[in-house]
This record gives sequence, C-alpha cells and structure tokens, in this order.
Amino acid sequence: MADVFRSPDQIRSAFSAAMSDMYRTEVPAYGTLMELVSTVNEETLAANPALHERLDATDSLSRITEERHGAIRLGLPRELAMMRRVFAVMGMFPVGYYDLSTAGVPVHSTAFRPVGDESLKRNPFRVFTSLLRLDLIADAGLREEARAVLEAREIFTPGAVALVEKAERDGGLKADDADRFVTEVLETFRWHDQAIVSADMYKRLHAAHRLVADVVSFKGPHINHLTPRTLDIDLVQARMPAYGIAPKAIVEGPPTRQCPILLRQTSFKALEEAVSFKAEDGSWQEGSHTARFGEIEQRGIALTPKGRALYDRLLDQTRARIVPAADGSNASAYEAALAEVFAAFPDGWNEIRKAGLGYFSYSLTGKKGRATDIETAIAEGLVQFDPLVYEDFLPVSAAGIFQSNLGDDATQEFTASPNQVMFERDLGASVLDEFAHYAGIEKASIDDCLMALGRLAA
Ligand code: OOG
Ligand code: NI
Repeated sequence: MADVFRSPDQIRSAFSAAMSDMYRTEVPAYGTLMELVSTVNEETLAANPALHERLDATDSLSRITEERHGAIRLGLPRELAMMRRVFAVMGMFPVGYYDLSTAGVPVHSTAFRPVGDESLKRNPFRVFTSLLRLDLIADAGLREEARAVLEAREIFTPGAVALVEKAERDGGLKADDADRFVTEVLETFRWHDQAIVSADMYKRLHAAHRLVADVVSFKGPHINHLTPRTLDIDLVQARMPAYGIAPKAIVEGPPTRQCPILLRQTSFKALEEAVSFKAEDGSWQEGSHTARFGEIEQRGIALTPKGRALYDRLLDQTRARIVPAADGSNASAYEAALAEVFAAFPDGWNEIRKAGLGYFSYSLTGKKGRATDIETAIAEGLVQFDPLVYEDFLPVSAAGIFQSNLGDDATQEFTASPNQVMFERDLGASVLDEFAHYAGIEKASIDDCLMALGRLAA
C-alpha cells in the first residue's frame, strides 16, 4: 500500500542514523569512539555466551549497536514546546524531570524517548533536552539582552514546522514526507560556526555562565554529544588513550558490578572550535567556543523507587567521604570508596529481585507445568526473568558530565529551585513518570506469563 504512514519507530531510526552520520562528520572523535565501542561490545559478547544468549532471547541484541542518546539545550519555552511536537512525530515522549540548578547548571531538563517495550526494542534513541533558566541569570540587563537575542531566532525550518503540522493533522507521515521530515529536522541540530552575537556579548554571556553563552550565541541548539552504549565501560575507558582520546577522570554512576544497575557514563572533554563573531561594522571576528564532546555509557537494570533510594543513599555516603576532583588526582581513592560503600547493594539478579530493588521482564522457559502465581512458576522452572534496561538518566551523573565540559571556573552556586510546574507549562505537557512506566512493563510480562500458564494448564 503506497499511502500507508511510516511508523514513528521507523522515522526515529532514520533520524537517529542521520544524526549519527552528521555528528561523525562534524566531530571525527565520535567516529573513533564508535569503532572502539563496537570492538569492545563484540569482545564482551564473545567472552560472555550467557549474556549474548539473554540479549538475543529478549530481542535486545540488535538494538545495542544502533543505540545512542544525544543532548541539546534550548533557550525559550516556545522552542521546547515545538521540540516536543517534533519528537512526538518520531514516537519520542518526555520522560522524567531533572533539575540541574542544584549542581550549578542553570537548566532543567527532560528526556525525550520512546516508551513501551516494542518501540524501545525497535530503537531506543533518546535526547536529553534542557531548557535554559533565564530566571537564574542574576544580571537583569544581561537577562533581557539574552532574551531578545533568543526571541529573534527561529531554530526550526519552515519545512519542519509544516511537516509537524501535517503529521498532527493527518495522524502520520507517508514515506516521502517522512524522508523530508528527517532532513528538515536535522537542520535544527546542526553546528553553526558563525555566532549570532558580537564577541563582546559572547564574553558577557560567558562570564554569566558558559552554558548561557552556548545556548544564546548560536542560530540553533547544536547537538552537543552523541553517546553510544557499551557493554563494558571500564574496558572502553581504559582503551580510550590508545585511540588518542583523553577520558574524564572518573566514570559517573555506580561502581563496576557483576549485575550492572542504572547507568554508568564517561566522556571526553569538549573540543575548542573556531567560531566567528559579527562585529558592528559587519565584518567577522575570529574566536573559539567549546561545547561539543563525546560520551559513552553502559546501561544496567532499572531500579524501583526502593532500589533508587538505596542507590542515592550510597552515592551520597560515598561523596560525603570523598568528592572526585576534576583533575583526576583522587580518582582511584574515589573508585575504592565507591566500591566499598556499594557493597551494601545486592549483586545478584535474584537477590535484587527478591529485595524489590529492580524491575524485571518475565518470560516462559518452555517447560510444561502449572502455576497460578509468579513465584511458584519461577520455583518450578516454568518462568525466567531478565533485568529491564534503565532507559533514563541520572541527575548527579548529568551534572558531572555538564561540569567536566564547562571547566572548573563554571562551578558556581545557584539557589536550588526545581520547578517542574513551570517546566511542564513551558513544555505544554506533563512528563511521564519513569517508575510507573517500568512497573507497567514488568506487570504486563507477569500477566502474559500467568495467562499463558493458565491456558496451558486448562
Ligand atoms: C546534557 C548532559 C546530560 C547525560 O548523559 O547525563 C547528559 C548536556 O550537557 O547538555 O547527556
Ligand atoms: Ni549524555
């Protein structure tokens, strides 16, 4: 059928691939990192037949090499609201609210990502999307100047806007339009080496906060990193120098474990890139800007509120003992403390499950038998369980990633002021609760098993 709509999953996959191609051309080190990650993933799978088998059995193997997240920073509520509509066409919806002001970064954020088991398996591409908190800029004069610059820019092409409206009106996009949509929307994420402000204004924005300069000075919200998923982040981190890439001092998140939990991330420092600023007389003045970097991540099991509370407590305990220094001088002491404190977090899948710390997906083993509750079914060997992958982000880790790319001078204080109500008003929608979402996937898998066992038994 020629006039059938492209599925949002297909559009997202095409967009993710196009973005990866563009970023590889713009930031060659990203391509190098992709090669390193894919080598390490192949080695890890070859050395772990059991992991290979479970990833294959849960339909998760094929998504891994294609898997990545990116990040952008927006300037105005209307940009955020339009971005929500753009991502919706690709089947990506806002999940979670992250307040980064507590960590000295004047933004708050959400992650646009697919929801639902099927879509995640097809392609889990996500974009961490931040909105600048102009209200946190202390200097009222500068704040209004910045607002005026942002008000005058238009980050979406007319073609992109028209196609979003068409998709909303018709309920989808056909093949031709979907292809044009990908091309048009990609423009918003492109790097621009000509600033839209003068060198003087850039300097003043930069002095307020480097992130303010990054958001306000350019025509659009250039993608600032694209992160492939690795199955062994310690190995990638160790090999980065041999590939000519200098990693940040420590891996953010939990320590190395048998059973990976949540998310571990590391990055390489932002590149200093040539940009030009427009002088009063219309001539261009050479300068530089650092914003774009590389990052890798290893994803583990999604934790329940109870598991997450334990994670947060143990991370706090570690950081009360030792704060990782930006220059890496205490990196091994920090890693040792982290490992020691996290010994309190069970490190076996069944222990994690029994303690109600993580979310799992349940499936039939194929063995015949009867059971009316899931624990009996597991005990009888009728049902098996696999960890559900954590699809979201961690605010402390995100702050660490922001900071490592902003330089030490950027660690300034803001009054902690989470404002989810304001964020959702600007977004034009409420964000999904990540816990409810994982719990729903888990419950559906249990219901499916019990229904099938009931039918088989009948
Ligand atoms: C986003 C940083 C957060 C992550 O992986 O936690 C992030 C940014 O620098 O804009 O991407
Ligand atoms: Ni990231």
